[in-house]
This record gives sequence, structure tokens and C-alpha cells, in this order.
Amino acid sequence: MVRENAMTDSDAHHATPPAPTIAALATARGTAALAVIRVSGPEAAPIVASRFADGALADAAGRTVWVGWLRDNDGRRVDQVVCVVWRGPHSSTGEDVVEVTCHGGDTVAQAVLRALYDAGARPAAPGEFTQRAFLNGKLDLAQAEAVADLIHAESRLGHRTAIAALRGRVSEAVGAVRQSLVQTAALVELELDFGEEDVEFADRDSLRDLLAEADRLLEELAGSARLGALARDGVRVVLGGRPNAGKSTLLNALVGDDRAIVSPVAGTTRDAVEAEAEIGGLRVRFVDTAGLRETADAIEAEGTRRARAAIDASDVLVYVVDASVGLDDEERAFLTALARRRPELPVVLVQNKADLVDGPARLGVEAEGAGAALAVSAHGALADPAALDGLRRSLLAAVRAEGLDAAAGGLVAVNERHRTHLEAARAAVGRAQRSLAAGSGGDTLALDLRAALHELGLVTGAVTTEHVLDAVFSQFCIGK
Ligand SMILES: Nc1nc2c(ncn2[C@@H]2O[C@H](COP(=O)(O)OP(=O)(O)OP(=O)(O)O)[C@@H](O)[C@H]2O)c(=O)[nH]1
Ligand SMILES: [Mg+2]
Repeated sequence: MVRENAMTDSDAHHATPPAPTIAALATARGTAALAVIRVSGPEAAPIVASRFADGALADAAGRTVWVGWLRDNDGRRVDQVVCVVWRGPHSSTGEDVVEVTCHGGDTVAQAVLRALYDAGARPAAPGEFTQRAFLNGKLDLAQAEAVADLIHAESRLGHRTAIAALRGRVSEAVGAVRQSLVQTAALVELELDFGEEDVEFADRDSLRDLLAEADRLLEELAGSARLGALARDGVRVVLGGRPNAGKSTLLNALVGDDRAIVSPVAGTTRDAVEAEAEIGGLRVRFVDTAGLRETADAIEAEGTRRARAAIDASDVLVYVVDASVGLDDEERAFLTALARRRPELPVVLVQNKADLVDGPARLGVEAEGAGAALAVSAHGALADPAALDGLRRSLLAAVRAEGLDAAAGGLVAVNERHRTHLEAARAAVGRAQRSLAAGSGGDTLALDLRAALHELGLVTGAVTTEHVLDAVFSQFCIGK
């Protein structure tokens, strides 16, 4: 249905052919009231006009709206559409753009697309609209990546960090580091110009201060990748503990839905059961697991094996203890070993069935690597909303995400790709700092500073390689 007919004969004769005009569905497929098809490139308006009721659309001014019938190759009416014409560079891609809004549903939208392909547009590759916006200077690379993050945002925090990056916050932060490095490099390179005369223009103390400042900013910025990952991917919270402790009951209470089977029989849960909730703007995926115990039952033993694997892959472990039973030595040993194996894993200890015991936390279930146990009652009518909220707050604190949702705007968070380049820039700054301390010549210093600047350029796209562009834009969906 979708076919390649991008190159016309005349294109083939150009030394550097102009970017072909591309078209794609910008909205999701499926039944909907409306669908939007975007066309971008030098022939956008003539291509749409050739199938549109009013041929004058070909020469339409930018920011004009046209309503009329769109016809296919055989002159049959496809749909009554609304066309918005944008003229480059004042458009989302920087090229001429026509947005065709038709009725929703796959049949109509695909028929409109086919008519436009027949008229000379070619199907857009994933991310090609955004890539053109980047190549035409409408967005830098970090902002282009934010477009993809915005589309895929699955929580309030993901939305907010993507908006901040789209507004250029990441680029601004990188720009601040860049500025201090450029300043340093300028001083050093000036000195190099006078190398023969063996003079030191650059005051060593201010160079040291500038480099220290750059290092601090880079560390902070690279560190924000943690927040970026939290915002984008959310956290995986595994509920673990002895059989019958109330893990499944707690899962159901936390997500407000009857997701997992609950029963008084120890060993009820076998497969891991997953359910999602948004807590403090963060996407939290809860994983309920089989109770941990030695068992002769082969199926339950497999469940236990899966539970251990889930705990190993978790971002946070909520270890559930039946308050009326308490934590035994074997469990303490398990938690101690876990703390040794994964010292970075936050463990939130929960004493469930608080309703069965008199008074607060009489069990003293502190274990290595875990804070004081929270007393909750996950059980149906006894479920205590305040205690559950306390548990939710502990989860946010465990991943150091408390208060993030309330932080107004300004959430600068880099992604993994940025982090790699920022770390490389920091390593180069570190080398420069050592050269300076060792009293090495300006030329080694200049080399490291250039390396650091190069890495920063790769974040925003001031420097690009095919590899970087492919890596970034191939993650987009078609139509974006
Ligand atoms: N009194 C009381 N009973 C609870 C509470 N939470 C759970 N229960 C009961 O404890 C029993 C076990 O609950 P589950 O949620 O199935 O326990 P589990 O940890 O998932 O057990 P397994 O899947 O077997 O590992 C059920 O009968 C629950 O109704 C609570 O806070 N108070
Ligand atoms: Mg269970």
C-alpha cells in the first residue's frame, strides 16, 4: 500500500537533489474522529493542491486554512479535508508544510496518504520530520530527543522533564559548561599563540577555578541522568517476603485494584503479578511475587526462584513481614546477604497485619540495609489509607524522588546518551586539571579542553556524526 516513489526524473539530474517531499500519518492509527497527515518539503503545497478541490492552494500563503474535497488519482472523492499551509522557514520542520486533517479511521487516512504518494510525496522514515527540523536549525539535538520523550511520557514527571528539555533547559545547562570551557580554552590557546616566547597569559589560579567549576557542573548534569531515567522509565518495586505475609493483599491495596489472588493458603502466588500506579508523578510498576520459602512443591519452588530473580532486577524491594509472626533468622540472613550483593538496592520493610498486634512495632524488625519497619494493614476493610500513604512516601524517598512532583518546572534531566558524552567531557576536564597541576604545557591542556568541548557538542548536536543522528532519530515513530 505504501510505496517508494520519492525520486522523480528531474531529481535524478540535480547534483544535490533537494530534500524530497515526505508525507506520513501524524496521529495514531485506529478509529478516531480525525486524523492528521503531515506533508513536508519543497513540493508540499503543489502536491496537496494537485489532489485538492482548489488548485490555488499550490501558491497559498503560509498560515492559511483551506477546506475542500480531496480526490484520488482517478478523480474520486476521498474525503472532505482541512489543509493548513505553513511556509518555511516558519514551520515545524523549517520547510514548506501542509497539514491535512481528514476524518479518522484507517481507511480514510490511508486513502488520503495514498493519494498524496501518487501525487509525488514519499513515505517519511521514522523521525524524519524531527530530523529535518534539527537539520534546519529549528531544534537542537537535545530538544529533538525531548520530542520523542514527550510522546512516550507515561507519567507526570516524564511529561515535565520532557517539556523542560524541549524548552531547551538541557541545552542551556550544557551551554553553561561550554561557556566556562570555551573561556578556559581561549586563555590557553592565546598563550599557545605566543608559545615561542614562553609566556603565561593565563593565570593558573583562574584556570584551576574555571576547570573546577566545569567539573562541578558536569558532575551535576551527568548525575541528573538518574532523574531522567526515573522520569522516563519509572521504578520497579518488588513485593517480597514469606508466604502469607500479605504481599498480594498489599499489591491490591497499593494499586486500588483486585489484581492478585489473595488467600489464607500459604504459597498462593506463583507467577509474578505486575500492576502499575502513579505515585508522586512517578510511574511505579509493582511486582507481586511468590513467598520465599524452601519447598518440595516443584511449582512453588519455581515461583520462589522467579521471586528471587524479580528481587534482583528491582529498583526497590518492599519486604513484607506478617507483624503477628515477625522476622525470623533465615529472613534476616537473606536480607543481609542481599544488602551485601546489591548494596545500592533500597529495601523498605513493611509490617503488614498491624491490626493483629497490639501497639506499634513490637517486633523490632530492623534488618541490615533496611530502615525501621512501617506498620500497615493491607487487608480489605482494615486497610489504613494513612499507613498506605506513608508507604508510598517511603517508596519515593527510597529512590530519592520525594518532592520532585512539586518542584515547579526547571527539571533538568539528561538521558543516557547525554550522560555518556558528559562523562567523557568530565574525564577530559579531569585530564586537563591534572596537566595543570603537573605544570604541563598549554598544548596538552588545549587538547583536553577541545576533547571536552567536542563531547559537549555531541549532546546538543553542535557536532554530529551519522552514527549519533541514526541513533537518535531511529527511535522515533513514523510521522514524527
Ligand atoms: N488481619 C489481616 N489479614 C491480612 C492482612 N493482609 C493480608 N491478610 C490476610 O493474609 C492472608 C494472606 O494474604 P496474601 O495477600 O495472599 O499473602 P501473600 O503474601 O501474597 O501470600 P503468598 O502468595 O502465599 O506468598 C489472606 O487471608 C489475607 O486476607 C492484614 O493487614 N490484616
Ligand atoms: Mg500472594
